[in-house]
Amino acid sequence: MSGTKNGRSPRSVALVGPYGSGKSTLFEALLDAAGAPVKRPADPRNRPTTTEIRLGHCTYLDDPWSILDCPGSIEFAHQTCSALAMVDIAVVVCEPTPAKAAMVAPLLKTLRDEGVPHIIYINKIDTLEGSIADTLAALQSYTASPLVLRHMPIFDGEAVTGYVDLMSERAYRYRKGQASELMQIPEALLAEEQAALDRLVETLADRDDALLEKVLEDIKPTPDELYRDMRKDLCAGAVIEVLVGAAEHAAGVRRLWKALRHDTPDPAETAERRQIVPGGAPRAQVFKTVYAGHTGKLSYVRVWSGTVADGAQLGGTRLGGIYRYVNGEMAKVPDARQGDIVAFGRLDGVPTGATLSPGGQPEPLPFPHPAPPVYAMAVATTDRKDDVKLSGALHKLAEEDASLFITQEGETVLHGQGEMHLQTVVDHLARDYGLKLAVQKPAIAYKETIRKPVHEHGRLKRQTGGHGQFADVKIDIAPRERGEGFLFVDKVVGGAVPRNFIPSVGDAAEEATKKGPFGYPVVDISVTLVDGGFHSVDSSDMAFKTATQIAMKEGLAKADPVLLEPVDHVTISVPNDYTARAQRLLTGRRGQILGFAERSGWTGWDDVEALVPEAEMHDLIIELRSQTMGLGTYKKRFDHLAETRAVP
Ligand SMILES: Nc1nc2c(ncn2[C@@H]2O[C@H](COP(=O)(O)OP(=O)(O)OP(=O)(O)O)[C@@H](O)[C@H]2O)c(=O)[nH]1
Ligand SMILES: [Mg+2]
Repeated sequence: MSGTKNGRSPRSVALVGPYGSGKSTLFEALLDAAGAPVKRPADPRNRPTTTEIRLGHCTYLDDPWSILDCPGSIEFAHQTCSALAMVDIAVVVCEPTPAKAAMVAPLLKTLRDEGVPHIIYINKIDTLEGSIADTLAALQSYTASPLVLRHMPIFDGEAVTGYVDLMSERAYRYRKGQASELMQIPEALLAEEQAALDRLVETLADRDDALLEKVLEDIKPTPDELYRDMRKDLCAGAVIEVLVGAAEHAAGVRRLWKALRHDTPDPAETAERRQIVPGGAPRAQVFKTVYAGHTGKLSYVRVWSGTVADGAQLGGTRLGGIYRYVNGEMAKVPDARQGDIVAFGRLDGVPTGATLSPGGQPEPLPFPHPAPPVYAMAVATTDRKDDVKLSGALHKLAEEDASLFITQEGETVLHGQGEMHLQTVVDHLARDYGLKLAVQKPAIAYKETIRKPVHEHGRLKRQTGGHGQFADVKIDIAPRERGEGFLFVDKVVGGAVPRNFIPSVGDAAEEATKKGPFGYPVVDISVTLVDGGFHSVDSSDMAFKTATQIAMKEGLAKADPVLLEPVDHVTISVPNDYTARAQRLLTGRRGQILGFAERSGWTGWDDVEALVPEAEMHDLIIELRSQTMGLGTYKKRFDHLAETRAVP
């Protein structure tokens, strides 16, 4: 453990977990317990959901800390993953209700896959019904890492009044806003306490032969031995420590601090875990970008090694300020050192995820990729004069948020992780850029084609004053196989249409496919010029174009036109309790189920594959989430165009 002038090196913790589990409440309680001023919402019971990472700094018993309060909603998961890639430890905040344990499953998988040490904090322990063992069993079914319960709640009637710390075998009574008070372990709890302690020791003994020997010889290990093993196993990602508490009542918050203080890896250990070679030039990595009013662009970074001073050359720009929270307010500081999480000012052109080093071009450190988008909305300015402003603002927003994608084909479409995600984008555009936007469902890229070959004659004969216009074309329009595209064939013999006019006929025929009888692009047809006529003076390219247009318009209408709709290949992933529901959801949306299989790498999850018309996809994610406790997700790709009678 590397000591520095301020006690230990700065360390960082991310608070993660399902939405509404109490992360923001805990964030405030942790800062509060550390004596740092903290802004609380006016009505804590009506706390707004967190939509972006909130950073806080404090010192707890001389150790400097950065705390990241992460969004719980799956729609902002990319931010949470970015935070997890930066911190020394994560605290998974969850609720004691066993039925809600599944909501933690994807997160526990990410933490295990990424090897981030983590503690589970079972919050809202005041709402526990039944036994903590049930909560633990439910959580355990979603992770392969063994859970080690450190605290047992003590009840007085219905209310939780304290806890037993299993390692020290001491009981404490909660006291609001103060350190808990030592008490006797209640008689009634002794047997249960002993069983839980035995489980704790056995789990740790699995990875410690000396401890195992003691267990076999019935020698009681000392708390210090247990503390040491817990830290080692937790840092190695081999066990998950489980604590209980009630953030809203400041219960179990100091206990959490103590566990964090003791068990959180030092920044050098985390750098090693992330395979960052020590020494060399200082390195920092951007994990969040915001454009914040008067401070301009702020890049939130973790310093992975060395010390970065204000004014350093980073990523081709001069660093314009290092900011951190001092007594609850953002303040400029001269430098940031290994383990610090701070905001860097005015790094223009430096994107989220970038690795920075003073002077040089460092090897880029890995950064999480956003999940593919699952929801889209078309936006348009209510005042056309704002169009340029909109595209500039969107460019910046996409730089802030890698999970936001923008397409501009005809209309401007935002693609993201859900309604709430895109709504925050629209709100942001209104608030910070003064852009009033109309929002609507994105248009479906319908196409059309024909089902019957036709022969058509187009003739232009106009006498206006002296010089007239004349052209005559006879064309065959025929359907082609799906995906074959447009083809123009020239079969004119004997100079019925002079060579030099033929390209104009081809061009006009292709031009006419841009808008068919239903108003959509016509695909997969061939147009063959078979015959025609001309006039030595009055014929021109223009005349042949017009004659072709006439023939195409009439011909397409007679050729049994049909609308084509895009159909996507969709893969829904759900916990297998919901597989049947996912299938019903797909068939209810004109989906054709292709099959289902186990989701690779995800125990207890299935992938359901289907072909689904794109017109049915718009709010699929909303219904899927509402039917699967927010757990279901999907990916899609364009598959084919299919004939449809559905009226767009
Ligand atoms: N009973 C009880 N309620 C709590 C406790 N901690 C938080 N809550 C309540 O749980 C609700 C959600 O709390 P938040 O702190 O906003 O939860 P969050 O995890 O930050 O939520 P998101 O940001 O939406 O992911 C609020 O109404 C809190 O008052 C607790 O210890 N006990
Ligand atoms: Mg929150």
